[in-house]
Amino acid sequence: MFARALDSEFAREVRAGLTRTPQKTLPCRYFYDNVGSALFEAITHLSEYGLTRADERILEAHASHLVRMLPDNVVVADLGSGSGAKTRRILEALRRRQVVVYYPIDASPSALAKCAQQLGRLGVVVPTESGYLDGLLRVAAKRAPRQTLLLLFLGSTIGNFEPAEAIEFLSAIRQLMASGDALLLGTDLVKPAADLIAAYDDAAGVTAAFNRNLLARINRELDADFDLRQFEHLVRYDEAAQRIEMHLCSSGYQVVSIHRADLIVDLVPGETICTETCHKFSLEQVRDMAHLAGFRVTAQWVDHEWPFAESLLMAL
Ligand code: AVJ
Repeated sequence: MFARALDSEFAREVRAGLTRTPQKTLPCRYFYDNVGSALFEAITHLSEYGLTRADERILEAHASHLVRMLPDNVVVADLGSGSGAKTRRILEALRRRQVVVYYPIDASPSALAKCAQQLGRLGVVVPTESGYLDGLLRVAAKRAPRQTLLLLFLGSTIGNFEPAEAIEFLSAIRQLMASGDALLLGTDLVKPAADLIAAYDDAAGVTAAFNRNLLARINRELDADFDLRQFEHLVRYDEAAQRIEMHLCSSGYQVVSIHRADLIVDLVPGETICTETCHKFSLEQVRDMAHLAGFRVTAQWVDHEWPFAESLLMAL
Protein backbone atom coordinates (compact mmCIF):
# COMPACT_ATOMS: atom_id res chain seq x y z
CA MET A 1 0.00 0.00 0.00
CA PHE A 2 2.70 2.46 1.07
CA ALA A 3 5.02 1.23 -1.70
CA ARG A 4 2.28 1.87 -4.25
CA ALA A 5 1.74 5.39 -2.97
CA LEU A 6 5.38 6.07 -3.92
CA ASP A 7 5.08 4.39 -7.35
CA SER A 8 6.44 6.09 -10.44
CA GLU A 9 4.19 6.57 -13.46
CA PHE A 10 6.30 3.96 -15.25
CA ALA A 11 5.63 1.43 -12.44
CA ARG A 12 1.91 2.13 -12.54
CA GLU A 13 1.66 1.77 -16.31
CA VAL A 14 3.70 -1.45 -16.31
CA ARG A 15 1.44 -2.88 -13.60
CA ALA A 16 -1.72 -1.87 -15.46
CA GLY A 17 -0.46 -3.35 -18.76
CA LEU A 18 0.85 -6.63 -17.41
CA THR A 19 -2.29 -7.36 -15.38
CA ARG A 20 -4.56 -6.77 -18.38
CA THR A 21 -6.61 -9.72 -19.70
CA PRO A 22 -6.76 -11.40 -22.09
CA GLN A 23 -3.85 -9.51 -23.72
CA LYS A 24 -0.92 -8.26 -21.65
CA THR A 25 0.47 -4.98 -22.95
CA LEU A 26 3.27 -2.48 -22.32
CA PRO A 27 3.15 1.16 -23.45
CA CYS A 28 5.43 1.78 -26.44
CA ARG A 29 6.49 5.22 -25.29
CA TYR A 30 8.84 3.55 -22.78
CA PHE A 31 10.95 2.10 -25.62
CA TYR A 32 12.96 5.30 -25.74
CA ASP A 33 15.48 5.29 -22.91
CA ASN A 34 19.08 5.96 -23.99
CA VAL A 35 19.62 2.39 -25.25
CA GLY A 36 16.19 2.28 -26.92
CA SER A 37 16.71 5.65 -28.62
CA ALA A 38 20.05 4.44 -30.00
CA LEU A 39 18.42 1.21 -31.24
CA PHE A 40 15.61 3.19 -32.88
CA GLU A 41 18.19 5.40 -34.58
CA ALA A 42 19.78 2.18 -35.93
CA ILE A 43 16.35 0.99 -37.15
CA THR A 44 15.99 4.15 -39.24
CA HIS A 45 19.13 3.13 -41.19
CA LEU A 46 17.93 -0.43 -41.99
CA SER A 47 17.24 -1.17 -45.66
CA GLU A 48 13.91 -2.80 -44.70
CA TYR A 49 12.70 0.26 -42.75
CA GLY A 50 11.86 2.81 -45.43
CA LEU A 51 9.70 5.05 -43.24
CA THR A 52 12.24 7.58 -41.97
CA ARG A 53 13.97 8.00 -45.33
CA ALA A 54 10.59 8.61 -46.99
CA ASP A 55 9.75 11.23 -44.35
CA GLU A 56 13.11 12.93 -45.00
CA ARG A 57 12.80 12.78 -48.80
CA ILE A 58 9.44 14.57 -48.68
CA LEU A 59 10.76 17.30 -46.39
CA GLU A 60 13.86 17.71 -48.50
CA ALA A 61 11.83 18.02 -51.72
CA HIS A 62 9.02 20.24 -50.42
CA ALA A 63 10.26 22.30 -47.46
CA SER A 64 10.51 25.55 -49.47
CA HIS A 65 7.03 25.12 -50.92
CA LEU A 66 5.67 24.34 -47.47
CA VAL A 67 7.24 27.44 -45.95
CA ARG A 68 5.81 29.59 -48.77
CA MET A 69 2.32 28.37 -47.84
CA LEU A 70 2.67 29.82 -44.32
CA PRO A 71 2.15 33.41 -43.12
CA ASP A 72 5.17 35.56 -42.15
CA ASN A 73 6.60 35.27 -38.67
CA VAL A 74 6.42 31.57 -37.92
CA VAL A 75 7.71 29.82 -34.80
CA VAL A 76 8.30 26.07 -35.03
CA ALA A 77 7.46 23.48 -32.36
CA ASP A 78 8.26 19.79 -32.78
CA LEU A 79 6.45 16.96 -30.95
CA GLY A 80 8.92 14.15 -30.33
CA SER A 81 11.75 15.95 -32.08
CA GLY A 82 14.29 13.25 -31.36
CA SER A 83 17.62 14.50 -32.63
CA GLY A 84 15.80 16.83 -35.07
CA ALA A 85 17.37 15.46 -38.26
CA LYS A 86 14.13 15.71 -40.27
CA THR A 87 13.38 19.20 -39.04
CA ARG A 88 16.64 20.61 -40.42
CA ARG A 89 15.15 21.03 -43.94
CA ILE A 90 12.25 23.09 -42.65
CA LEU A 91 14.41 25.36 -40.50
CA GLU A 92 16.80 25.89 -43.43
CA ALA A 93 13.92 26.94 -45.70
CA LEU A 94 12.48 29.20 -43.02
CA ARG A 95 15.82 30.84 -42.29
CA ARG A 96 15.97 32.22 -45.81
CA ARG A 97 13.16 34.63 -44.92
CA GLN A 98 13.11 35.15 -41.13
CA VAL A 99 14.78 34.60 -37.77
CA VAL A 100 14.22 30.99 -36.67
CA VAL A 101 12.85 30.11 -33.24
CA TYR A 102 12.52 26.38 -32.67
CA TYR A 103 10.94 24.56 -29.74
CA PRO A 104 11.78 20.82 -29.77
CA ILE A 105 9.59 18.88 -27.33
CA ASP A 106 10.82 15.44 -26.31
CA ALA A 107 10.85 13.19 -23.25
CA SER A 108 14.47 12.18 -23.82
CA PRO A 109 17.13 14.62 -22.50
CA SER A 110 19.84 12.99 -24.63
CA ALA A 111 17.76 13.45 -27.82
CA LEU A 112 17.10 17.11 -26.92
CA ALA A 113 20.79 17.77 -26.27
CA LYS A 114 21.70 16.28 -29.65
CA CYS A 115 18.93 18.28 -31.30
CA ALA A 116 20.10 21.60 -29.77
CA GLN A 117 23.67 20.81 -30.77
CA GLN A 118 22.82 19.90 -34.37
CA LEU A 119 20.29 22.65 -35.12
CA GLY A 120 21.61 25.42 -32.87
CA ARG A 121 23.41 27.10 -35.77
CA LEU A 122 20.14 27.59 -37.65
CA GLY A 123 18.44 29.73 -35.01
CA VAL A 124 17.33 29.97 -31.40
CA VAL A 125 16.62 26.49 -30.06
CA VAL A 126 14.52 26.27 -26.88
CA PRO A 127 14.32 22.61 -25.76
CA THR A 128 11.36 21.44 -23.67
CA GLU A 129 11.75 18.14 -21.84
CA SER A 130 8.21 16.83 -21.38
CA GLY A 131 5.28 14.89 -22.81
CA TYR A 132 3.55 16.14 -25.96
CA LEU A 133 0.53 18.03 -24.63
CA ASP A 134 2.37 19.40 -21.61
CA GLY A 135 5.19 20.67 -23.78
CA LEU A 136 2.84 22.21 -26.32
CA LEU A 137 0.96 23.97 -23.53
CA ARG A 138 4.23 25.52 -22.34
CA VAL A 139 5.26 26.57 -25.84
CA ALA A 140 1.81 28.03 -26.57
CA ALA A 141 2.12 30.15 -23.43
CA LYS A 142 5.42 31.62 -24.67
CA ARG A 143 4.43 32.65 -28.20
CA ALA A 144 3.77 36.27 -29.09
CA PRO A 145 0.35 37.39 -30.41
CA ARG A 146 1.44 38.01 -34.04
CA GLN A 147 3.30 34.73 -34.42
CA THR A 148 1.97 31.72 -36.32
CA LEU A 149 2.81 28.35 -34.86
CA LEU A 150 4.02 25.60 -37.18
CA LEU A 151 3.71 22.39 -35.20
CA LEU A 152 5.52 19.30 -36.47
CA PHE A 153 4.35 15.79 -35.68
CA LEU A 154 6.51 13.68 -37.98
CA GLY A 155 7.56 10.04 -38.32
CA SER A 156 4.01 8.61 -38.14
CA THR A 157 4.03 8.57 -34.34
CA ILE A 158 0.29 9.29 -34.69
CA GLY A 159 0.06 5.64 -35.84
CA ASN A 160 0.75 4.47 -32.29
CA PHE A 161 -2.71 5.67 -31.24
CA GLU A 162 -5.89 3.68 -31.75
CA PRO A 163 -7.98 5.44 -34.44
CA ALA A 164 -10.41 7.04 -31.96
CA GLU A 165 -7.53 8.11 -29.68
CA ALA A 166 -5.71 9.65 -32.64
CA ILE A 167 -8.67 11.95 -33.30
CA GLU A 168 -8.89 12.81 -29.59
CA PHE A 169 -5.18 13.58 -29.52
CA LEU A 170 -5.37 15.81 -32.61
CA SER A 171 -8.39 17.59 -31.12
CA ALA A 172 -6.45 18.19 -27.91
CA ILE A 173 -3.58 19.63 -29.97
CA ARG A 174 -6.06 21.78 -31.88
CA GLN A 175 -7.35 23.22 -28.59
CA LEU A 176 -3.84 24.39 -27.71
CA MET A 177 -3.36 26.03 -31.12
CA ALA A 178 -4.82 29.30 -32.41
CA SER A 179 -6.90 29.58 -35.56
CA GLY A 180 -4.51 29.93 -38.51
CA ASP A 181 -1.74 27.86 -36.91
CA ALA A 182 -0.40 24.92 -38.92
CA LEU A 183 0.27 21.26 -38.16
CA LEU A 184 2.54 19.17 -40.37
CA LEU A 185 1.53 15.56 -39.84
CA GLY A 186 3.62 12.59 -41.05
CA THR A 187 1.76 9.33 -41.67
CA ASP A 188 2.93 5.97 -42.97
CA LEU A 189 0.57 4.73 -45.70
CA VAL A 190 -0.91 1.28 -46.26
CA LYS A 191 1.40 -0.91 -48.32
CA PRO A 192 1.90 -4.65 -49.02
CA ALA A 193 1.95 -6.73 -45.83
CA ALA A 194 5.29 -8.33 -46.74
CA ASP A 195 7.02 -4.92 -46.86
CA LEU A 196 5.54 -3.96 -43.50
CA ILE A 197 6.44 -7.25 -41.81
CA ALA A 198 10.04 -6.97 -43.06
CA ALA A 199 10.26 -3.38 -41.78
CA TYR A 200 9.36 -4.47 -38.25
CA ASP A 201 11.13 -7.84 -38.31
CA ASP A 202 14.44 -6.99 -39.93
CA ALA A 203 16.99 -9.66 -40.80
CA ALA A 204 19.72 -8.23 -38.56
CA GLY A 205 17.44 -8.40 -35.52
CA VAL A 206 17.74 -4.72 -34.58
CA THR A 207 13.97 -4.34 -34.10
CA ALA A 208 13.96 -7.52 -31.99
CA ALA A 209 16.64 -5.97 -29.76
CA PHE A 210 14.66 -2.71 -29.62
CA ASN A 211 11.58 -4.69 -28.55
CA ARG A 212 13.41 -6.77 -25.89
CA ASN A 213 15.10 -3.66 -24.51
CA LEU A 214 11.74 -2.67 -23.06
CA LEU A 215 12.05 -5.67 -20.72
CA ALA A 216 15.70 -4.81 -20.04
CA ARG A 217 14.59 -1.30 -19.09
CA ILE A 218 12.00 -2.71 -16.68
CA ASN A 219 14.75 -4.90 -15.20
CA ARG A 220 17.00 -1.87 -14.77
CA GLU A 221 14.54 0.71 -13.56
CA LEU A 222 11.93 -1.35 -11.71
CA ASP A 223 14.20 -4.04 -10.28
CA ALA A 224 12.65 -6.90 -12.28
CA ASP A 225 14.03 -10.27 -13.40
CA PHE A 226 12.79 -10.77 -16.97
CA ASP A 227 14.98 -13.33 -18.78
CA LEU A 228 15.23 -11.69 -22.21
CA ARG A 229 16.27 -14.99 -23.83
CA GLN A 230 12.85 -16.43 -23.01
CA PHE A 231 11.05 -13.91 -25.23
CA GLU A 232 10.67 -14.10 -29.00
CA HIS A 233 10.15 -10.97 -31.13
CA LEU A 234 6.84 -11.45 -32.98
CA VAL A 235 5.32 -9.25 -35.69
CA ARG A 236 1.82 -9.49 -37.16
CA TYR A 237 -0.03 -7.35 -39.69
CA ASP A 238 -3.77 -7.01 -39.13
CA GLU A 239 -5.09 -6.18 -42.61
CA ALA A 240 -8.57 -5.19 -41.42
CA ALA A 241 -7.28 -2.84 -38.72
CA GLN A 242 -4.41 -1.68 -41.01
CA ARG A 243 -1.92 -2.12 -38.24
CA ILE A 244 1.37 -3.73 -37.42
CA GLU A 245 1.50 -5.33 -33.98
CA MET A 246 4.75 -6.06 -32.15
CA HIS A 247 4.72 -8.65 -29.40
CA LEU A 248 7.14 -10.43 -27.10
CA CYS A 249 6.24 -14.11 -26.99
CA SER A 250 7.05 -16.22 -23.95
CA SER A 251 8.81 -19.45 -24.89
CA GLY A 252 7.80 -21.27 -21.70
CA TYR A 253 6.12 -21.04 -18.32
CA GLN A 254 7.63 -18.09 -16.50
CA VAL A 255 7.18 -16.21 -13.28
CA VAL A 256 8.63 -12.70 -13.27
CA SER A 257 9.01 -10.40 -10.26
CA ILE A 258 8.87 -6.65 -10.79
CA HIS A 259 9.78 -5.43 -7.34
CA ARG A 260 9.33 -1.70 -7.78
CA ALA A 261 5.90 -2.22 -9.30
CA ASP A 262 4.95 -4.56 -6.47
CA LEU A 263 3.99 -7.18 -9.06
CA ILE A 264 4.48 -10.85 -9.94
CA VAL A 265 3.59 -11.88 -13.50
CA ASP A 266 2.87 -15.39 -14.80
CA LEU A 267 3.30 -16.28 -18.46
CA VAL A 268 2.39 -19.50 -20.27
CA PRO A 269 4.15 -20.87 -23.38
CA GLY A 270 3.15 -18.89 -26.48
CA GLU A 271 1.56 -16.09 -24.46
CA THR A 272 2.47 -12.63 -25.73
CA ILE A 273 2.93 -9.13 -24.38
CA CYS A 274 1.82 -6.59 -26.99
CA THR A 275 4.41 -3.81 -26.98
CA GLU A 276 3.40 -1.64 -29.95
CA THR A 277 0.74 -1.10 -32.59
CA CYS A 278 1.55 1.02 -35.66
CA HIS A 279 -1.46 2.01 -37.73
CA LYS A 280 -1.13 2.63 -41.44
CA PHE A 281 -3.34 5.11 -43.30
CA SER A 282 -4.82 6.02 -46.65
CA LEU A 283 -4.62 9.68 -47.75
CA GLU A 284 -8.37 9.93 -47.34
CA GLN A 285 -8.23 8.57 -43.78
CA VAL A 286 -5.69 11.24 -42.89
CA ARG A 287 -7.97 13.94 -44.29
CA ASP A 288 -11.02 12.55 -42.44
CA MET A 289 -9.07 12.42 -39.18
CA ALA A 290 -7.88 16.02 -39.67
CA HIS A 291 -11.40 17.31 -40.38
CA LEU A 292 -12.86 15.56 -37.34
CA ALA A 293 -10.21 17.22 -35.16
CA GLY A 294 -10.93 20.74 -36.42
CA PHE A 295 -8.37 21.22 -39.20
CA ARG A 296 -8.48 22.02 -42.90
CA VAL A 297 -6.05 20.06 -45.11
CA THR A 298 -4.17 22.44 -47.41
CA ALA A 299 -1.61 20.07 -48.93
CA GLN A 300 -0.55 16.42 -48.98
CA TRP A 301 2.83 15.30 -50.28
CA VAL A 302 3.48 11.61 -50.94
CA ASP A 303 6.64 9.57 -51.31
CA HIS A 304 6.03 6.74 -53.76
CA GLU A 305 9.20 4.76 -53.13
CA TRP A 306 7.98 3.99 -49.59
CA PRO A 307 4.35 5.14 -49.50
CA PHE A 308 4.29 7.84 -46.83
CA ALA A 309 2.48 11.18 -46.59
CA GLU A 310 3.17 14.57 -45.14
CA SER A 311 -0.08 16.55 -44.67
CA LEU A 312 -0.28 20.26 -43.94
CA LEU A 313 -3.24 21.00 -41.67
CA MET A 314 -4.53 24.48 -40.83
CA ALA A 315 -6.35 25.05 -37.55
CA LEU A 316 -9.86 26.34 -38.33
C1 AVJ B 1 8.37 5.86 -34.19
C2 AVJ B 1 6.21 4.92 -33.94
C3 AVJ B 1 6.91 5.75 -36.05
O1 AVJ B 1 5.82 2.87 -35.91
O2 AVJ B 1 7.48 2.62 -37.25
C4 AVJ B 1 9.89 1.27 -35.50
C5 AVJ B 1 8.42 2.90 -34.13
N1 AVJ B 1 8.80 0.46 -33.85
N2 AVJ B 1 10.15 -0.04 -35.43
C6 AVJ B 1 7.01 3.01 -36.19
C7 AVJ B 1 9.03 1.59 -34.51
C8 AVJ B 1 9.50 -0.53 -34.43
C9 AVJ B 1 7.94 3.74 -35.25
N3 AVJ B 1 7.36 5.05 -34.84
